[in-house]
Amino acid sequence: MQPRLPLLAFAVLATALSAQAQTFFGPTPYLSVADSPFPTGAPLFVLEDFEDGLFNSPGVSANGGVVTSTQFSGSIIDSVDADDGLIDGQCPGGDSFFASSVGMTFSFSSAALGGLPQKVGIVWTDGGPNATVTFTAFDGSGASLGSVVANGQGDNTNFGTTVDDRFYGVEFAGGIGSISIAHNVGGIEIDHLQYELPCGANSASVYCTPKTNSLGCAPQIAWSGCPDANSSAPFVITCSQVITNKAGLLFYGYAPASSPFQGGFLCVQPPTLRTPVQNSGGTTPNTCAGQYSFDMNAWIQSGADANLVAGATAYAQYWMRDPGSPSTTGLSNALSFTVNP
Ligand SMILES: [Ca+2]
Ligand SMILES: [Ca+2]
Ligand SMILES: [Ca+2]
Ligand SMILES: [Ca+2]
Repeated sequence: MQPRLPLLAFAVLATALSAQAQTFFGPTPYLSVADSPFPTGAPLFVLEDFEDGLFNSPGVSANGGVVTSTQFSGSIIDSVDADDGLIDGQCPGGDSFFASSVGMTFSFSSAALGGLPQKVGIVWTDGGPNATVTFTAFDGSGASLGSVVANGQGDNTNFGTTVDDRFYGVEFAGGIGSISIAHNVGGIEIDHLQYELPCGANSASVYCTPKTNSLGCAPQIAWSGCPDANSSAPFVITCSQVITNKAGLLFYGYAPASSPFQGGFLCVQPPTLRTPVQNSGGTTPNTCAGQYSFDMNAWIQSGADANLVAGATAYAQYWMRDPGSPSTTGLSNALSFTVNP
């Protein structure tokens, strides 16, 4: 039998890596979204530029502050330069977010987003003269991931100039619970709050029908993580309710099916591709305590399948040995997923 130790070792390693993986960005000049270090055009990326007069991006809230146009108007508003359609050193027609206190915190809702973002950025656009700006990020438990401190910020005017606008950001594979941006003088104005949505519940979905095995169990497919062509975090497709110590494998293709097959259903339309054979393990023979597990992100990123790239939607199902079945084989239900860039 193949013990599942290699997978366990990988899981521990991934945890250790993510605990050290935060990267901070900034302060860097920022006149338009093109100045962000993040993939702001990606389908799961959210940019709140306040140009609709509302702070209404999903799953995030502030501990204070207002959309600037609700209290001020005209050239005193300090939006990101390009938001009025012209990069010209000012943005009289734009909008931003303002707090009269010296700092503000933006918190992300794991419940609303189906997880926490791994990339978050914000642009400081105005404050008092010669400000010291502190940007801090926190994980989902509220523990600090560290800070960036910048001295001598600001250009000594509150009239919408953009030469002093600066981006601050953080990337953390373990998920970012909140960020704070603060300074030591005057009210604080920010713009272009940006973050990448986690995959959440929409990243994959289960479909089709498992074949009840010779012990009366229905092998169940499930997943954790996010299908992603670049993320270092795993996207694990599992199958439980499997007979112990039996060979099995995950196979997949690019269209769904629901055709009678080996006494159950074939849920993937041929042609299909096979991943390596696994053993279901387990300590008690002839029970349904076995399970399979496969890191599909490692497979995607290995380049094993030239078609399984960002944007591709795949359909996957487990097949396994079941000597007590007339066909001597078993089948799980199936999982569809789309690979994120
Ligand atoms: Ca704006
Ligand atoms: Ca908005
Ligand atoms: Ca402008
Ligand atoms: Ca400014």
